[in-house]
Amino acid sequence: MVENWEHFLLPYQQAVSELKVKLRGMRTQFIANNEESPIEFVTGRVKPVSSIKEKMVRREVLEDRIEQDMQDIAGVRVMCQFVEDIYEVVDLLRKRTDMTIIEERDYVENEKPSGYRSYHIVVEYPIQMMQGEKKILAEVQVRTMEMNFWATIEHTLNYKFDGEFPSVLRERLQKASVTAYDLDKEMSDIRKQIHLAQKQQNERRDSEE
Ligand code: 0O2
Ligand code: 0O2
Repeated sequence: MVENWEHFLLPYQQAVSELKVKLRGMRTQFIANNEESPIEFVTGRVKPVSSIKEKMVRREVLEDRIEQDMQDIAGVRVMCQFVEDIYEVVDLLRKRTDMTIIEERDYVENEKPSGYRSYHIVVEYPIQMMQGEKKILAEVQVRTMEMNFWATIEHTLNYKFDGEFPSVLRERLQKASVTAYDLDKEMSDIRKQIHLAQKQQNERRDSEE
């Protein structure tokens, strides 16, 4: 039994705070090196107690199994400019020695039936408590800003709807996610063409000198 939720959630709060600092630090380092950062911005939250309780019922999680079976009590989100950046961030996370990847779910390539896209990574992250080290599970969601735009609005619309969501509207939301992904692909292609155009211009300039 969780007798004091505030107390129970303290290590999760610490994990979210530390992970946000570390991921934001990665962006700072790219910028300091004059490199394009695959990380645009980072947010995070501890799941509200009401959502934890709702998920316990929905996923049949026993209260004494929450720590092991609920992977997203600590949640961090990494927003990227381009789809390719998502995989760069995933690679960077795989190389880190301060967290261990437990699970990866690629909903970018394999979108959910709703149209949801994101790359989910579950990490085991050690925090230092007064009583010693405690390993916390945290979920890192890596997505483009278009994917975030869609997921945020879809979440609000679904959340606000009381009852079964009409299938026509579900289909329209799913189509809107295809449009968002098309925009992602277009932006990636424009970036590729800009890099190519820049390279050709530099080569021309070099040969003229
Ligand atoms: P809601 O409205 O219920 O969604 P900072 O001061 O920038 O360090 P701050 O102000 O604590 O940080 O907030 P941050 O990190 O910018 O973002 C918090 C909000 O981002 C949350 O709002 C969530 O909407 C969203 N969010 C960020 N990461 C996650 C995640 O991993 N999972 C989920 N589900 N949501 C996330 P609230 O406060 O929860 O309110
Ligand atoms: P929150 O805090 O409100 O975002 P489950 O949690 O049971 O749905 P699972 O397998 O435990 O599924 O985890 P999964 O599917 O890898 O990740 C679940 C989280 O991904 C959700 O958290 C959302 O943040 C996000 N997500 C998944 N599908 C959708 C979707 O169709 N639309 C939107 N907007 N977000 C989605 P929660 O638990 O809903 O909590």
